[in-house]
Amino acid sequence: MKKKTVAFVLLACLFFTAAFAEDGYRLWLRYDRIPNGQMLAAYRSRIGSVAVLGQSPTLSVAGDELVKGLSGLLGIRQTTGATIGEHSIVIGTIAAPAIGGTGIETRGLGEEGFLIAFRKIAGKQCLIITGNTDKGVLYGSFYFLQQLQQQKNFASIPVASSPKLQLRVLNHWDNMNRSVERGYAGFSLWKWHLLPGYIDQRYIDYARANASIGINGTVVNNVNANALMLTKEYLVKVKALADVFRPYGIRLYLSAKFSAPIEIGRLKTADPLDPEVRDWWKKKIDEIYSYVPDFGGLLVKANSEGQPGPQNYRRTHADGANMLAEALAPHNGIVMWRAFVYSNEVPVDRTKQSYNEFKPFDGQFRNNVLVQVKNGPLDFQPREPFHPLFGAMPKTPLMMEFQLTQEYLGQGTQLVYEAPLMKEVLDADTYAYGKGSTVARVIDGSADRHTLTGIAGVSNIGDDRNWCGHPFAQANWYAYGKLAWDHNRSSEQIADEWIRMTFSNDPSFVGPVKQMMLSSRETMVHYMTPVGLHHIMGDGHHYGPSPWSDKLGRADWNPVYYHKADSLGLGFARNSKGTNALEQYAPEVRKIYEDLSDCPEEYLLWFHHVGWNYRMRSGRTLWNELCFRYYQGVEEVRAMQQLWNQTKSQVDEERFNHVRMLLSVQEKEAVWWRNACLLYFATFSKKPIPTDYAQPEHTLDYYKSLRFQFVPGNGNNGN
Ligand code: GCW
Repeated sequence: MKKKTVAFVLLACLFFTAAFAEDGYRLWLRYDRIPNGQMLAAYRSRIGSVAVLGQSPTLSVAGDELVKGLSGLLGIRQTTGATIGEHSIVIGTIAAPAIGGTGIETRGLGEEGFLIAFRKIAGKQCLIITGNTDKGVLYGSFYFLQQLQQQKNFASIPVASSPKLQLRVLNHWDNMNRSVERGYAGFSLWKWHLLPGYIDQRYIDYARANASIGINGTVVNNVNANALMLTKEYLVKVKALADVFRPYGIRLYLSAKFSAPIEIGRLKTADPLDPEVRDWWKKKIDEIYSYVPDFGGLLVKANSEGQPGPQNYRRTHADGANMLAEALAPHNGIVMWRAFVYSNEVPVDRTKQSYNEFKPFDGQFRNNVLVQVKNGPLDFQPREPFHPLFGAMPKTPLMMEFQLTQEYLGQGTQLVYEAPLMKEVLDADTYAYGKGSTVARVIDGSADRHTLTGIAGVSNIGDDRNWCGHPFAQANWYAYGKLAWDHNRSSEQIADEWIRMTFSNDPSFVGPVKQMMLSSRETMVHYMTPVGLHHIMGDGHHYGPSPWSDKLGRADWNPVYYHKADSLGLGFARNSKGTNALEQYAPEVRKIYEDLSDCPEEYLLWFHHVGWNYRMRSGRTLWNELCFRYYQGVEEVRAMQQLWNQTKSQVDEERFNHVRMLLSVQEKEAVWWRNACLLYFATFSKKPIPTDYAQPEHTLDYYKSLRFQFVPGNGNNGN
């Protein structure tokens, strides 16, 4: 070949690879051609043009998505129009005469539900995707595409579905300088400095992805809020984002700084009972609605970790929340008031404080306030019991807060599928209204008859090309949306569909990878915090193990506060012999954990201080069990590596290698966690790591000496 030709071929190859590189940007919305010829033929024979009945921005994005999806998946050139032909996919609300006229029934579907069914319209066999509103139609369109992506036949049609929770919201802890608190996927998506002029394609794809899993709200700024977000300069930008999200059924919310009346309103106080302050908020909120007429409302972190709040003025959480709620009510806005509070001055077990502060106010919040409660009473640990407020505030709608970003779950480097964690909490029985009053039934309102319901997920999304940093972290975004829609679905079903759409439908890939995902959370618990240990991570940045930390500004930030290791044993007694945190739960729940001998072992050191020689159910002593679990965790990561290596021929090179390399980092981090924790706890147990285990390659002093200066996701942001 001539030199020129070689160069051309090389260039062409480069272009080809670049154009088809699978970098994860498309998430689970890949729409590649269905490789199964039979399936493809079957679909093609039953799917014709897309007919959109009615006009609205939401209907038009639904139509466009179908066209995009069908041309990719089936390779049929599509355009949207209003003409109905044989095998048309007909989308529109029930109000469209052609759809309503088929006698199809949507009454039970509510505002967001959808129905997909085959019907004849004017003698033509059609597939109808409908609902009571455009949003329902949009959700149905995505659902239908997902069925094709998973190569499902049409046996499940007709299908109807509506969400169990009303507000399905992402919380971005994104700062205005684009750093992300506890974000491990690069910078914030929001390019504030370029808004409103420049609309990044990412905003649109973000909205599509959310709509595809039913997420209908987003709080775009950090709960550690900057008051500037509420100034006109930024509201103009906020409006631009809200305009992008609207057609996708997503409402925009903001985090509000409680001291904003002082900081940007030049008032002397932010006292919620001060008439001037109340008036300021009323006007501010009216102003927000003048930019964003469907603004969702405000999220507030008050009197928590240094954030200002009503208590600065000797007022209560209810005073603070109600002031904002009153100003939002005329616009149908809501307040999401966080219950994540704890105080160093109160000498009470930190896990009891949120309940102590909020329970007395049950019944005192206005009806457009939701109290947003983290899944557990501490702080998004690898495993926590459910938060005792669930079931304890029957007169207040409680909103669940999960953390999708993996602050305590291996951050950006570890493969941890979070659906099992979320399900464990949602399925936990509070017994508050008798047996079967699960946390899920508390938040969906069925247990205590609330009509305003919601759930929040702290986002794991950033500007990394693949959105979430770790290719498998996308699954947590996906699973969150799917569980928010229907908490009855299983972790396994959700993993199954995510794998099929994100990677491959090949059963020899789906099966093993699904198993790896399903066990990944327990694996992390094993090598990080087995048997109920918690909060033993690095100071500040929370990266890696640091069970020895005892010098942080407040007692309850220090790992030693939580594990209470001493010469006798390990663990935090929270039963009636200890802090009695258990008293905050229903008697049936207390009974499960109160006695050391029946306490489920995964919560043992959460609720009990246990002797080193205590006999575990395995027959091992506590010390030997700890060693066993930590070593088991590392072995399980190694098994994940082996499993993944076997998928090489089934995954594109880019994502295969990305996951392979991250699993290798995870293995090193797991070994680090294991060695550091066991060497440290051995100084109390005075027992060796059994000799049949490979011994740590470094000393405890070495692990203690490790310092990490610029770990991602760590404060220093200026908000
Ligand atoms: O988990 C802790 C985090 C803080 C976070 C806080 C909260 C936004 O370490 O970074 O601040 O919780 O939830 O308010």
